[in-house]
Amino acid sequence: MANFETVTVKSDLLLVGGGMAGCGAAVEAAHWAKKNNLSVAWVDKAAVDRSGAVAMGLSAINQYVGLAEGDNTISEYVNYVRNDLMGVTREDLVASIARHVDSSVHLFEKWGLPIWKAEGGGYVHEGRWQLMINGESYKVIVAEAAKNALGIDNIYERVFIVGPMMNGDRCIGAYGFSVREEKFYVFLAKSIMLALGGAVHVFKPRSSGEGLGRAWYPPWNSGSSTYFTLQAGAELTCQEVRFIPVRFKDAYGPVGAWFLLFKSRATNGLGENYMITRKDELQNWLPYGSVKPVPANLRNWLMMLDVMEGKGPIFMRTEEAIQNIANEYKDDKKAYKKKMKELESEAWEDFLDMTISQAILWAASNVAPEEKASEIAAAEPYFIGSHSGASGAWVSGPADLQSDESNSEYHWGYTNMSTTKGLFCAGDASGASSHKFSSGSHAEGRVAAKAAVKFAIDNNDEPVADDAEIEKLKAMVLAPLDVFTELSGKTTDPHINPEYIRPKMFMFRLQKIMDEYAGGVSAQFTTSTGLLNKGLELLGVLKEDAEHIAAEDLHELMRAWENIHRMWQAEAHVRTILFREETRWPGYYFRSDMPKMKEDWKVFANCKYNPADGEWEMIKRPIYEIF
Ligand code: SFD
Ligand code: AMP
Repeated sequence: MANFETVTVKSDLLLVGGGMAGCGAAVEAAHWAKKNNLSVAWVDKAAVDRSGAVAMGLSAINQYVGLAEGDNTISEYVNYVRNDLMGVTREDLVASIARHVDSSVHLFEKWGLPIWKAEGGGYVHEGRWQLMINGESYKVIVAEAAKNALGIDNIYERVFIVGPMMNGDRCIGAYGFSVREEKFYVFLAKSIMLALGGAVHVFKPRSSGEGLGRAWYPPWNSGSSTYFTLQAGAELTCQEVRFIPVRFKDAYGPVGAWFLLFKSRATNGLGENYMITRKDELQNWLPYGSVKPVPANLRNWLMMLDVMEGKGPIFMRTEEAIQNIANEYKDDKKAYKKKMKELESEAWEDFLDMTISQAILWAASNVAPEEKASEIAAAEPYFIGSHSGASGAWVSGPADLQSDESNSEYHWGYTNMSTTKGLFCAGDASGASSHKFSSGSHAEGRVAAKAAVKFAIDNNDEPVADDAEIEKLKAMVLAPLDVFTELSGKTTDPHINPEYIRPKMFMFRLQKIMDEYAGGVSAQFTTSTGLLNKGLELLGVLKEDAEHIAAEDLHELMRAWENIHRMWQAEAHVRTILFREETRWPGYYFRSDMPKMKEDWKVFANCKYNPADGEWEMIKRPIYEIF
């Protein structure tokens, strides 16, 4: 067996994940821990300066409510999210984030993030809820504040977390391994705040060949939040609510700035605007078909109908949008020229701030956005609780945001605690509270960490781990290395060996299953009971083969576990789509045998895995309108 040192780290509070939610948690935890004389440990598989979804930067902050400015109210934000998710949202959680998010944004600005300012003062809005930023160093700035608050000695970078340490029904820590040194890690704590992001590459991406692996959301978000919470026996919600973003084709540049700031249209190959020509289709999805803005999945759906009828390509009309804005200056030649230059540089910066490859693709394919339209397309599905999807753990909401009805269902103790004692979740890891984005994830991390500190104070018994259990987990985690050492000599090429499967091939198999059976790109996002059942059968075979994954080195060991995590995300997804007997989010997925939305399915579809007997439980939970 691989002979790794076992390192045990004990603290009062453990923060797992150093993305946006993790950074928010670190700042808040540092404050409350100091006050209460508690210790905090923080772990991430990467270096938090450039880890997670914001690693490359962002060009907008997508959630800013503007409470102090009197721009909007919390209930207006809740209303927006409820409508965008076709009625399926936890209003208490959305409100909990909405009331704190502005203060996270103000902190970002204080720490040095440049937010665009309007000439007359105030922030420049991309849309009603979105602010424009110069965000190429967004993550570095936010991480620096978190690191300073917590102190470098309490931070464990480049440690991949595999799963939870449990003591009965209470989560008491996490286990994993260093991706640089031969060390197996056991973290033990009184409470745990989990924020390991969403899941990418569960489905086959559109990108292939020379662009293989390119995705909108980061490939290193690999379903670890889902695996961790499932193995901790926590209830998950909205595992069917995947997100399909429409993005600039092939390099996945975001569209928000074009639609909202530049007020661009998208048109099909015939020059038609599907939002107008397909307007009647919205009547089939009432009441959400009539709200403004049209929900993201319905916007997708109208576009997909054009694509399915062969009316592509779909173009973002960048040249038209830029011209329309510049035309306002056409009577003054100098001002017009200046405006054109400004618009051009804003267009490039939008991508250079967060999706650099899109700018590279523009350069490589001779695109000048002021002259030529660019193709957009629906991307492959992602699991992301923080954007316009909703998957994540089912967590307790704050006591003061409950109605009489919701109190018994949505509130069971500490805010943001999952149904597993001592395990808190935020960001992509917590579900049914969509549209939190980077800023809301940070704010939710703060809320969750504050509650987790309180839990550690109220439940301050020392976490004790069983040595035999640690040895068992260590053997399981390192097994892929043993498989490789033992069996790679059996063939002349270690990549071709009937005794094992390497992580990359494992991932390809998973992606093919999900693409063809669970409604990926090549199936036009359509699936059915028959397809899902067959997919589940094939996932079962894949799960058997997961015991034969081989890893040549530490890096590949990480890849092995990332793909096992993805596989569990896939299973939760397929089971939950099967459970929900309707189509509620056309444009995200279409259930061909149940093509309509049904009133009796206006509920949350939750699931839970029981690690003791390997059984899944599917649960319906009611939706309460609180605002
Ligand atoms: O334009 C392990 N996002 C946007 N948010 C905005 O506010 N504005 C935008 O402009 C946004 N857009 C956007 C966005 C993301 C991306 C990639 C693009 C464009 C191209 C979304 C936000 O980024 C997102 O909502 C938050 O970052 C979510 O925060 P969080 O904390 O839930 O996830 P994370 O930041 O990815 O961090 C996860 C961390 O976990 C680590 N990790 N560590 C140890 N062991 C494991 N097994 C681990 N697995 C993961 C990661 O390293 C990371 O640190 S736009 O498209 O709308
Ligand atoms: P995106 O770049 O698609 O991630 O979008 C950024 C933000 O703009 C998110 O808050 C989206 O919900 C919003 N958004 C994008 N496109 C539209 C649109 N056509 N109408 C309304 N909101 C949009």
